Amino acid sequence: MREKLSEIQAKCFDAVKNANSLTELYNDVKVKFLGKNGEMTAVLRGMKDVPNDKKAEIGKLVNDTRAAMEKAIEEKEIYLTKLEKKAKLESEISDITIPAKKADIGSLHPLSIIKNQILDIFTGLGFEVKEGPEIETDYYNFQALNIPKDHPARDMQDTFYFSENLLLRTHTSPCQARTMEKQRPPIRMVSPGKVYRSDDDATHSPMFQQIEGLVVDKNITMCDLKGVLDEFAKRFFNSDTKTRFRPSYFPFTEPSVEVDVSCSICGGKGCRVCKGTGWIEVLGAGIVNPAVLDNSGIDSNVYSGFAFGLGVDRLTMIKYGIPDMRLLFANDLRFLKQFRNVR
Ligand code: FA5
Repeated sequence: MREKLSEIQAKCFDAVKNANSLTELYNDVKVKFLGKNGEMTAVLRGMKDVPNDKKAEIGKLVNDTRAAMEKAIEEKEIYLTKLEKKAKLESEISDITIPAKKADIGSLHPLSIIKNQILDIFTGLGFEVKEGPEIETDYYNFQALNIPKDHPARDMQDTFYFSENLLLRTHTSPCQARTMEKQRPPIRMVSPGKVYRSDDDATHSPMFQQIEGLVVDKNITMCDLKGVLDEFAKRFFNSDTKTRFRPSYFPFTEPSVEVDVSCSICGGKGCRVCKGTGWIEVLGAGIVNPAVLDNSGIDSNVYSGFAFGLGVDRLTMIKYGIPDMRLLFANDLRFLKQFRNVR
C-alpha cells in the first residue's frame, strides 16, 4: 500500500507539472487522481483489506498523500489562473491612441432650410403661419377659389383623385378659403405645405411645396402686394434684388401677376440659370377676386386683399444653383451633405 501511494503521488505531481491550462489541470489531474472514479478513491476502497492494527498508520498515510496532492493542484491552479488572466488581458488590450469613429451628423434637407428661411421672413413681417390638409375637397381646392366644375383652368392643375370629390390638393390656395371662413379681417397669414400635380420633369415635380400668402383688410391694394413681395425678395436673395410684375391669370385673383426676381447668380446680366433673360419667375400673385371673398363670407364691398403662392422647390433650386429638381428627392447623401453647415 505504501509503494502504491507513493507511486500515485509521484504520477500526480508529474501530471500537475505538465498541466498547461486550467482545463488540463481539472480533467487530466484533479478528476483522474481525486475524482469519484479516481486513483485515490480506488485506494480508499482497498482500506477494508488492511489489517486492523495497520489501519491507523495507513489511513494517516492516505490522508497525507491526498492532502499533498490537493495542495500541489491548488498551487498550480493559482499559478495557471494568474497566467490565463494575464494572457486574456494582453489579447484584449485596446489602443487608446486610435482615432475615434465619427458619428455621422445629419442636417436639414435643403427644402426645409429654404422653407424655414421664407417663413422667418414672413413671420418677421407680421404674418401668422396656418396649415391645411393635403387631401382636399373639390370645393376648397377649386370651387371656393372661383374655379367651377368644367372650368378650363382646372387643366393647368391636373392632379390625383381619390373620388369625384376628394383629391390631393394642387396648390396651397385652399388655405385662403379655409382661413377666411374661420377668421374675420384683418388677416395676414402664410401657409406652407406639400401639393401634388401630374407633372414630372427637371423643373416640375409631381409632389412639391408651396407657401401661400394672404392679406385681407380694408383698402388693400396692388401697392401693398408689391411692397411685401419686393421686401421678401430683398431679404431672401440680397438687397440689390429687383422684382418684376407681369400680367397673368388666376381665377381667384383679379388682376393677377407672375412675379420675377432679378437673377441672383448673374445679377441680371443673363446666365444659364435665368436662360439668358436676367429674370427668374418665382411666384404667382394678385388681388383677391371679390367672388372669393364673398364665397367665404367676407364682404367684398368693405374688404379687399392680396394673395400669392410661391414654389419652395423652385426657390431652393435658384438659391443653391441646383440644375435638376429631381436631385431634391433622390436622397443621394453626396448631394445632401453639401447642406450640412447651411442654416
Ligand atoms: C398656383 O399654384 C397658384 N395657386 C398661386 C397663387 C396663389 C396665385 C395666390 C395667386 C394668388 P402656379 O401653378 O403658377 O400657381 O404655381 C405657383 C408656383 O409653384 C410656381 O411659380 C412654381 O414655382 C411652383 N410650381 C408649379 N408647378 C410646379 C411643379 N410641378 N414642381 C415644382 N414647382 C412647381
